[in-house]
Amino acid sequence: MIQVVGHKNPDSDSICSALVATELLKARGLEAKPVRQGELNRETRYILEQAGVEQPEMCTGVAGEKVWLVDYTDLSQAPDDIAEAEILGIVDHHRLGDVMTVNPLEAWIWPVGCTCTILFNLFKMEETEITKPLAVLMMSAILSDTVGFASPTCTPKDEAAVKELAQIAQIENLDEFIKNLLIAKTDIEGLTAAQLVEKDLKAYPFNGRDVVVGQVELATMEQVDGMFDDLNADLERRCQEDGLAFAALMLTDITTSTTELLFKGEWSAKLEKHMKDGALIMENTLSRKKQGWPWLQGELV
Ligand SMILES: [Mn+2]
Repeated sequence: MIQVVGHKNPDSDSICSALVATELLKARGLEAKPVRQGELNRETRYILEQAGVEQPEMCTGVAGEKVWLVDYTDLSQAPDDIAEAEILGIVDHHRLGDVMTVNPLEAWIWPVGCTCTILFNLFKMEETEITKPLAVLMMSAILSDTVGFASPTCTPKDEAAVKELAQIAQIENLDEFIKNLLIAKTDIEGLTAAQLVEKDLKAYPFNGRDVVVGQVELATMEQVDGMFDDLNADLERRCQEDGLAFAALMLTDITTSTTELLFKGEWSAKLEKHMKDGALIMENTLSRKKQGWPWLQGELV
């Protein structure tokens, strides 16, 4: 049995990719099951409801198991016992991370907006049928990762995939579909500061130290009014408790592509020159992967 596992703190792509890649492996005659490394966020739950698909079971460890990784290649995002698993395959759209394999593997790493875009192309290459639920999963993940095509990570391959998938999924009004997805994506009602920081937090080992950068996508900055003190306190707490050199949170208004960066830790001083009126605003910044983190790496060296 192959376990298909997305990254820790799962986003919609890492859950949908695990579900979809499992079906691709099954179509090849293999035994596979999707697993998740954490609770689903609201957007992902909404997507699975739309698709009528059950969530993957929780990953309880992969030691001694065969695995496929979807949506990451970093050890820090893998199950803790990944070194004792046999990695048979990878489907990803991030920079190549630090996983190592013992044997040759099948790796599909493309610079596109979403892991599901690669999977869509694999289904086509292998002439495997894309059912309606699979089409809903894939197009939703692509629209989530590319923020409805607005992200600079979006490529023509992502748009072409959604166009075909929308037909299979029988989506008549794509704009309406995107709007509802983004409403679910930016729904943070009732979440605490700690939950917001944790929501989409990624760890980046950097210059021998640990750094974390989270991101909260918002429909308007008003959604986090009055929460800045608590958010900053939570970032500070993580630095203390986890020995981080830097902890940041990107608050991204997806309607204006404007990000306000909150940050704490001993490397904070490196960023202070960019503050204006007590805030660090990153204009035209939607993507952590393509914009936020590359910029931060340049500043934190
Ligand atoms: Mn992704």
